[in-house]
Amino acid sequence: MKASFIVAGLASAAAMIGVGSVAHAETLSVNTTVAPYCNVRLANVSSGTASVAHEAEQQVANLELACNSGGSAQLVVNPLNGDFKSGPNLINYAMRMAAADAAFNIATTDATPGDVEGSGKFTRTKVGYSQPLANGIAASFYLNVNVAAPGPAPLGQTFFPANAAPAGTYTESFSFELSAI
Ligand SMILES: [Ca+2]
Repeated sequence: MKASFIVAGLASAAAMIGVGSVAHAETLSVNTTVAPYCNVRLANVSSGTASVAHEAEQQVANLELACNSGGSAQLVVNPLNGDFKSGPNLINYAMRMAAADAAFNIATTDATPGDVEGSGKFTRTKVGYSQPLANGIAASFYLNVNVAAPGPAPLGQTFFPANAAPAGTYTESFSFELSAI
């Protein structure tokens, strides 16, 4: 998608140059940089907000992962708290990542404290060079905020079901980092 968008942009610019002008030569200079790069970006974020009224899993972000590492590429997804927080009030959730390359998938998981991966930091590695990854692949990030808490909340905090939590803005942050290794 990214490549086709760029092509469309170039075609449009060329058409504009041609309008009303005398015939003349055009020179298009295109540079490419040969250097390792790894990039993760939020592309076409569908929401960024998780609705508590939504009973099931909901997509909260589209990501594009791109890395032209000659070696391997590593994605680290880090949920800040493992729960949505509003002061001392918590709403548990489960998260899932579905990528065009299954190496980056994260199965449905209750982030800390129910996280089977322990710390709540998810590390996924694509071994070896991948041309599709160099081109950029899509990954979708999902949350389900209607997941029962696996146990009591930390001292001084309280878990609430999403549909019965006190009014307020509940926040959680996720970081996504892609790097060549
Ligand atoms: Ca949790």
